[in-house]
Amino acid sequence: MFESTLSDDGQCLTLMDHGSGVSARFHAVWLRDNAWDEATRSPGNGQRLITLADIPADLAITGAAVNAAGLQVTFSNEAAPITYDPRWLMDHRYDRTGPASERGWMPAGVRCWDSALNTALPTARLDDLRQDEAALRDWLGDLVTYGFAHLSGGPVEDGALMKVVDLFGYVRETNYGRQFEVRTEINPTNLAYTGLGLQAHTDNPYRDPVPTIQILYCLESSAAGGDNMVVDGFAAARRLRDENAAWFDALADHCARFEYAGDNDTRLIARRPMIELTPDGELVGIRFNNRSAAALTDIPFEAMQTYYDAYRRLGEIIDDPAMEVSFRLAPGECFVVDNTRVLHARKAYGGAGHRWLQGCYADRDSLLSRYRVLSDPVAAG
Ligand code: NM2
Ligand code: OGA
Ligand code: ZN
Repeated sequence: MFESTLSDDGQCLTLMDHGSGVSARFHAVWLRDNAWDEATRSPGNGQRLITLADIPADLAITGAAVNAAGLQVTFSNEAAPITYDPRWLMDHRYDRTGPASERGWMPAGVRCWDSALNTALPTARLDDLRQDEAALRDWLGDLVTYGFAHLSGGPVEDGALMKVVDLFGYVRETNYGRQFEVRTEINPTNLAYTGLGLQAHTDNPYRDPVPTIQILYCLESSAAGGDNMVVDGFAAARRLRDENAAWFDALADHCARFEYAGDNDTRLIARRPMIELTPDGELVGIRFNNRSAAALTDIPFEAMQTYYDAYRRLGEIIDDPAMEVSFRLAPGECFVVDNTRVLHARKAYGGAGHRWLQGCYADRDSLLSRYRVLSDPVAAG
């Protein structure tokens, strides 16, 4: 049972849900902007047909009542009332009380992890995901929750990683190509193309926008070494925050610089914080890569020592074995990371035998879109 009341000036409608005891206020302009009638939203694709200029600035609500059809609201500039679904309004209410969110909050469904996840590695078999939409939904769900997932049972052939991209989206092509070969090269344009170990890092922090998904797919692993590790950058940033809030703020409130100029045709530069927050404090990105960190020039002299102390501590946390999940890729196996959150590393390799991975980037927005459609096909349709 819903009930509505109006403020005297018609600027505010309060909706009360007697079933749950929840009530929420809505502004006149917000209600008019969020009407779902056929003149406001195209019935076929749901896109808005009007602009804010179609809504008078001095709009008021002149009448409101709940009946069997829903909530009927009459506005000062239109004779006919507009009908709202009160449940939709309650699901989209913005009139909240309670403490402000902590700096570095994460959306529901995102879960931080550490080395304990070694015993519950999020993994699946490629064929299962290609045949079974529920299995694909669950595996994409692991990527949403943990920011990484492992995959086995794929073919051992050139380009096999494209079958992984096809599960959820599209390749993001860069100067490294549509796909790149990660193996030891004679004149490497990038330290990834050597047998050196690589500290846990996010890829391409020197790019704007940064690639949001990375796939690394194994074709050969007969050389000794080369194990992979992944670390939850959100868990690392929040651990830093809980140890020393000023250090977390230093990395969130100043821009670092990243640069790559490994071949004569490329000079990529980005100026972004290592810990990225939205204006309301949501943790949305980690950039961490010792190989491509450029000279820091955007931190005031007075703040630089604190910044380096914070940067050092974040690196120690990232290198802490208690934070890492590790595995060794066999041919036909791969892992996928959300490159805005999860760092990846590899141990040095060499000696007899070969190690060959193929990699590519893709976009996280289409992965999330695919996950939502598989999770709730009716709402998305
Ligand atoms: N590769 C593998 O971001 C980086 O520079 C890491 C990227 C060369 C595409 C390596
Ligand atoms: C990379 C990288 C890790 C590996 O190519 O970006 O980090 O396992 N490679 O070779
Ligand atoms: Zn990398």
